[in-house]
Amino acid sequence: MLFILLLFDFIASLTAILYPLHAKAQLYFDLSNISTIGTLYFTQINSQSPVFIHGTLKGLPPHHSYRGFHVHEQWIDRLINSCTAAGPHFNPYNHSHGAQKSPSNQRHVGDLGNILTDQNGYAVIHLTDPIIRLDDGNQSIINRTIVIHQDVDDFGLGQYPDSKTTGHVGSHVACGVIYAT
Ligand SMILES: *[C@@H]1O[C@H](CO)[C@@H](O)[C@H](O)[C@H]1NC(C)=O
Ligand SMILES: *[C@@H]1O[C@H](CO)[C@@H](O)[C@H](O)[C@H]1NC(C)=O
Ligand SMILES: *[C@@H]1O[C@H](CO)[C@@H](O)[C@H](O)[C@H]1NC(C)=O
Ligand SMILES: *[C@@H]1O[C@H](CO)[C@@H](O)[C@H](O)[C@H]1NC(C)=O
Ligand SMILES: [Cu+2]
Ligand SMILES: [Zn+2]
Repeated sequence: MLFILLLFDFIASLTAILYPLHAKAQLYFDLSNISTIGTLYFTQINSQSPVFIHGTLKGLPPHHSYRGFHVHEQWIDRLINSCTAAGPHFNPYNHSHGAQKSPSNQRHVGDLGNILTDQNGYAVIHLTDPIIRLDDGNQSIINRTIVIHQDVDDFGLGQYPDSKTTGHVGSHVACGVIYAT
């Protein structure tokens, strides 16, 4: 019995991180206690692999529009904090704002581009990102907040003062903390 316990301990210490890693975020409208607008699921197969994100959101503004989609730096308590309390884009390497497809030194780790909402306010998300991680390293998005914005992300190419920092995306429409599962 003792041997088996020691063996388990040994295996646990060898594999401090067990892949695949999974996480999820339930999203809510900013400053709202009403039911979730949907859940996003995150999967990372191994330590080098990209993170796959999928899920369906509903009740967003009903227009065919692109809307900024980022991981922001801070954890929030949604019953107390607004989405704005999640702080700036998750940017551990102090890069400037960019597109999801930009090289890693020309985007924030949290820059996930835009999502598309349809005329009925639905957004179906299927995205693979090579920069974010679900492990406990510098690029981990665990315990941070994913945000959907009102307006399209201009990827830092616009002429507005905030193009270079946020992509001029306007207000925070909905958000949710990303929890390991
Ligand atoms: C959400 O509900 C909690 C608990 O009922 C309440 O304390 C809080 O003020 C509410 N927040 C908002 C933004 O309505
Ligand atoms: C981050 O980058 C900006 C602009 O490149 C620079 O002004 C600032 O000093 C940098 N901050 C840190 C903490 O390195
Ligand atoms: C996330 O938060 C939980 C609860 O506070 C903590 O146990 C865990 O270590 C955190 N994970 C990361 C990757 O920061
Ligand atoms: C994490 O970031 C710090 C500060 O930018 C850097 O010194 C360190 O090398 C990074 N670690 C990894 C594993 O990238
Ligand atoms: Cu954002
Ligand atoms: Zn950014």
